Amino acid sequence: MSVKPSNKNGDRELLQTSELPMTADAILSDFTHYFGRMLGRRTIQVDSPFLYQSVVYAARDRLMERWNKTRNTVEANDSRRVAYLSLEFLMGRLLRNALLNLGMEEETTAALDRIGLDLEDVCEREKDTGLGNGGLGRLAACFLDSCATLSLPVVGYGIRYQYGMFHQRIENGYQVEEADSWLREGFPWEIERIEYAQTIKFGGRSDVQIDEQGRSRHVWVDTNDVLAIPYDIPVPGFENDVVNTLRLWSAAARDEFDLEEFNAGSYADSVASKNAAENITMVLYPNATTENGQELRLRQQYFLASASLQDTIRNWQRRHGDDFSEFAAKNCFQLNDTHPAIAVAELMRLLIDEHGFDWNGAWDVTRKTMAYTNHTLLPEALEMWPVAMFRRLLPRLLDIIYEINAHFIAEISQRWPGDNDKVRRMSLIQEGADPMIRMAYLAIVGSFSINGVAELHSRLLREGLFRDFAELWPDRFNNKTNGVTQRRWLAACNPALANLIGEKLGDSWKTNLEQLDALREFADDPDFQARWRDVKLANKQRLAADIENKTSLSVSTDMMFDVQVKRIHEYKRQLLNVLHAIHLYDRIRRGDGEGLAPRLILIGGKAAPGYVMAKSVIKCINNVARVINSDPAMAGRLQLIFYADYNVSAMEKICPAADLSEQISTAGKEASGTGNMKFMMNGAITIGTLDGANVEIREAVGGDNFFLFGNTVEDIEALRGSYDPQALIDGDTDFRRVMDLLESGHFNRFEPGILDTLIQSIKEPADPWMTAADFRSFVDAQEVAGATYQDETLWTRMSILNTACSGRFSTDRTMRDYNDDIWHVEPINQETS
Ligand code: 9L2
Repeated sequence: MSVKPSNKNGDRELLQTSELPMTADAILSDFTHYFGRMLGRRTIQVDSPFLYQSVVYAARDRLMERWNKTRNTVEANDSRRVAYLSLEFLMGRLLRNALLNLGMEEETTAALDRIGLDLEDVCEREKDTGLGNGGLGRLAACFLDSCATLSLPVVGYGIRYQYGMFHQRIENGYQVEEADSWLREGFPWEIERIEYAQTIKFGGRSDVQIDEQGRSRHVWVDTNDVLAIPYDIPVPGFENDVVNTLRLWSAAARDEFDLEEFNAGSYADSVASKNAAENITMVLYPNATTENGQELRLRQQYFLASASLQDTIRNWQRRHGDDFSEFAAKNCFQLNDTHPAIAVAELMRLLIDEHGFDWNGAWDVTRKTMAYTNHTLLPEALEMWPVAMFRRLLPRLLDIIYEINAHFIAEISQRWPGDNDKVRRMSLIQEGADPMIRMAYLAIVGSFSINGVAELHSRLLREGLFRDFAELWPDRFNNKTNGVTQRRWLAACNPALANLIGEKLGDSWKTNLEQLDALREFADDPDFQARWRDVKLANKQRLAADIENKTSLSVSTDMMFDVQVKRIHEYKRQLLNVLHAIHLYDRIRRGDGEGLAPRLILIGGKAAPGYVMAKSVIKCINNVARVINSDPAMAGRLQLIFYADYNVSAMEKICPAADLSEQISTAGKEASGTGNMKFMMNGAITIGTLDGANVEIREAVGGDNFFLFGNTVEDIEALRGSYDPQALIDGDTDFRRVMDLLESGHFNRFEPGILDTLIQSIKEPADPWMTAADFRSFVDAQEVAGATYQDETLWTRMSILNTACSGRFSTDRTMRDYNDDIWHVEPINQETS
């Protein structure tokens, strides 16, 4: 151990002696130390959380050295860096990934083996870090993995919710929500950094004061302040010794409690402000793409934006004092949707009110550092906040937004003189009885880059939702197609397939996924095909065991595993999937099921607690499932199962086992999808519409290896107005029979009426999701899929080709694209420091 001499701030650094060995001996010795000495435990019970925690500490020690090195290198080089601001990071489990990236999986397995423990069991003990709703939050997590692997200096900023995404139970077919108390047994990955706590202001009023130089200054006074305390989680790159940081903020009261109130006898009042403060980061909003407008959500958004920007500025001043001349050149803030868009106004406030900038100087910095990613076209998901709420909660920020808007409207009026309609359309404020702030417009006006998440989505943004802005600033609009990290979504979750691929191609695909292209050569090799099928079968057995364990239904691996897992939403059309299940049921019942491929239709996903239609869909799936699964005529031919509590670690078991991937949203509604990529990578074949990244998946793998169906965006557009679902039902015997079964109460014998609203939605001419419009082509495509499945050789070929062509869908590629076009940061070079 030694101490490094002081830097210019007078800090001295405690240096570690040498790197910890990666041997089984050393790992076991550290494990024993943590289990016995630090946690004070003696008995080894397979189910104990302390075994898992001790393994984490042993791994974390090894991360810590690398973590410091990365931090020091970035600091020493004063590198340009990115802050990824996101209200959600859906990290899942961290242990397996950390061991894989550190290259210590084998030695850890050996160490645990010596005391009779299986690493697999220990990993299964880890609770998911479920700080996100779905695709948007998981994307942020995959981005962090890829940035660390590419050695890009990117820090994730998020919120340390005490309760993450709720757990789902099914009771009598209905969803029941349970709190996710993921921190209850402690979270051994995080490091609290109380020394970097920040103060966040709320309420009060905005005032103007005259300073000593006689200049007028804005001040925000009489505020209720809350502390933001950061907790850091290490984000290791793959075998490159880089460890980046995910910094999550937790809210705390500035004054623990009011002793005066307490002494006066009022316990409740004495802790009221503590509770109010801590409420901010208590729970994740469980709404993916549906809307809220709740004050607490705005508090969360401002809390994250302000804490993260202040942290960046603190860090800047430590290195540069009050010289901000290079700040814009060295910092970039990527906004994950509009959730943190208030950062545009907050950066203006900090620079002007607290760091002496004038308006133009601050605007210049803001417009050079902010970049915005849009993740949805659904109007109900476009965030708008009531001006009145802003005035009450963030009065100084409202001033700033009004001023940004005044400057912006002046710019439009100059470009299009007299076009008042355009001004009204583009204004950051939607006028009316209850004026609203359009957060997407604030993000666009304040950013130098605006991107969508798939080619089609980005085009629809430019041509539709943001057309006026794209006309004004065409160069700011761009596309960055999503991806997933192949370290988690192939290497870690499907080791058998990873090994088989490794035998043929080596391991370079783990950091260069395009290498998988070379698998195409083996697509028709009978030997390779047989082994490919063996792997799929083993994965199906693993999932079947998991399902049997959860549902006590037995599952045959002879069946085609036809899978749809994702949040329940009308636009994703789980209902269409159910209609197909009923159609198959009807055919088999009628004796028209000869030659059909045996199928397990697996559907999983959570409904937002307040989303009534989504909850009915879950009930409907479960009711139909009960009828199908209890009919002896269906045995071995058709099964429908609802997979409860779908989450990241469930997907790690599901995607390696899937044969068919359901990506059946109404065209134009799914911005990208990322589950579609995980399935493809693991050799599932997609049945899908031309929506989101499905379009690019189909392009990559070729139309022959994709089951396409459904109306296109243009078809859907053209249909509106003349759409007549009743005519479609009446003109199609199969459809008619399915609807008759539903309407006759066949699936809700003792629960009259409960499916009426759902059934009505299908028949509704104004149905925005146009489920009936795609019924026929969906059933036809499913028929082709089923027949193809029975041609083992053809199916296996298609499966191999899907994996082989999934190279584009790595977040390594996505992150390179962001860096080449938006961020422009240099990779961290740890060797030279
Ligand atoms: O870009 C990541 C994903 C896309 O793949 C999905 O198509 O983002 C999802 C898209 N539906 C998304 N968009 C908006 C949100 N999620 C979201 C999440 C939480 C709250 C509000 C909106």
